[in-house]
Amino acid sequence: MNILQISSTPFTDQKPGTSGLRKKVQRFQTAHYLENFLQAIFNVATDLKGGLLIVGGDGRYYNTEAIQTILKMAVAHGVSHIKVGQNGLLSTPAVSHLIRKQSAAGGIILSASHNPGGPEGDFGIKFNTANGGPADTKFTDQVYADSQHITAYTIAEIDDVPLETQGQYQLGETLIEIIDPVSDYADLMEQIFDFAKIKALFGSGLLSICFDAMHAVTGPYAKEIFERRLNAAVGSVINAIPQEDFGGGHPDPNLIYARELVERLNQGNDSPDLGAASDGDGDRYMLIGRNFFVNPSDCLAIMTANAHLLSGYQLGLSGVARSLPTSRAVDKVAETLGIECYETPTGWKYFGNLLDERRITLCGEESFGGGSDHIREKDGIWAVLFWLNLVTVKRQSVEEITRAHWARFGRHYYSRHDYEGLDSTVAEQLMKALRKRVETLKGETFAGHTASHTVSDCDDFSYTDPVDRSVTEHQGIRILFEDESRIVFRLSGTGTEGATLRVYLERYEANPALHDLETQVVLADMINIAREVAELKTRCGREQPDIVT
Ligand code: G16
Repeated sequence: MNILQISSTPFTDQKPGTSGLRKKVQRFQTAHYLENFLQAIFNVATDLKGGLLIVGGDGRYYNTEAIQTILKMAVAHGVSHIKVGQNGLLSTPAVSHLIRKQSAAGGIILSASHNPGGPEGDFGIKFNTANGGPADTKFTDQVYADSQHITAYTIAEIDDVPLETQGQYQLGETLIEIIDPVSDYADLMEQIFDFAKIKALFGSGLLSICFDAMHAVTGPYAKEIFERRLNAAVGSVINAIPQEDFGGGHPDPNLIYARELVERLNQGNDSPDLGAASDGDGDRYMLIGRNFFVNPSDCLAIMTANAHLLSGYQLGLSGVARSLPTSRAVDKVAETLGIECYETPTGWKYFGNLLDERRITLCGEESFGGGSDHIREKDGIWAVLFWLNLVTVKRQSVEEITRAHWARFGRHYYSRHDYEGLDSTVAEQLMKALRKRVETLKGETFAGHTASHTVSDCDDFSYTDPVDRSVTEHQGIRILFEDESRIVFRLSGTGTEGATLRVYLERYEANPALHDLETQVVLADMINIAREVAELKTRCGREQPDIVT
């Protein structure tokens, strides 16, 4: 076998964002672009030599081509064993689980998550380390630094490996194994949740689900788990076949893009009891009841309050964590339970140390992410199973469970407004101006429709990891009000075009008589204050957000 050294020069745009390197497919197709980035990974992740590597992706366009390149470069770099999902498929949670179960040195996941796919769409690559979690910032900074000095990459001259059937191939020192992507993960779910109880309810017709796989990676997982192992009616999983362009859709599980699911859940008594959707790579989820949406921040709070009812979590929780922009609903629960609640920057990687040190058991994010210490990634199907198990134990609907939660802990009205496709310089200037503004904002009072709102605190969020003491700065502008309302501003780290400003709005209401109001109406004062403080119209020329979730 020939090992080739191919000359190359650095690309300046290979700095990973919130979750790996995400670019347009065409950028990844640029000669040497993918190879350079992989070379930097192999240079930094030295444990891969002689170790086990897990490889898979969400099935989007360019997935299998990229995998062939990874295999050739991994062989050239002396990786001794590579496990690849059949047809190149592995969900992000499944990769995390396999790394941990097989004591792998790491994993490479090909996905741009919820971003659209196809030749004109997005592609991405992320590296997960031996704990199963996304590589931390120190690692990704090293990869970027290394990528800026690349002069050549190393690749083996071998044929493409057939990914369509399970099997093994010995190539020099490297064993390549094409594995069933689903079974290990499904077995793990069966260990955590009470499958017998859920199966009995599905079997008796007392429980029904509609799961929208959005033509992305969770289709085969959901079919196996919900329909085969749990006996949900055949057809409970829709859009179940992964497609390179996600069927032309946008694999983002929210009320806008999971339209078919939402329609099915709005049919009154004919609707399934529970609706759910997952994203491209299976780590995000949306949960809805009959004509009833539960926002991801509330999901985390409800899970935290009820975890002890589930056999897998009956010993209680060591602590919980949420990202900065996630609503503070879970904080109220943690306070009542007397457990620690950590506030981290956006990005699942920041939960890794807390999970490894057993400081937390559950964590979640407003961006439709939830997970636990069973792996080191957020996990869409796990979250749906959590809810199914909860509904089974409580014998209450999603809506009843949520309303009871609000009655006990109060409701955090919450919404995210996204301003997309902004000029990057304009967006950076806006954030810079906000940083300056926060220095003097404390104590200021803003008039509102029904009440005025005084700023009690305000900062540019900085996080000191309690485990390794690393400091991560400038993670978002946080404006807290005396009445427990809050506004957070930050720029997205996952986009591939221009900049996206995210404005997170929150208002707390303790009175159950006021828990049925329209979210955007309740948040109107916060929306106006956010526009005014950020000077959105003058700086960006925007009156309205592009996406409201
Ligand atoms: C990634 C990260 C999440 C983050 C989300 C949104 O999720 O893993 O932690 O909340 O991006 O990030 P941003 O607001 O910077 O766009 P995923 O599912 O896209 O990998």
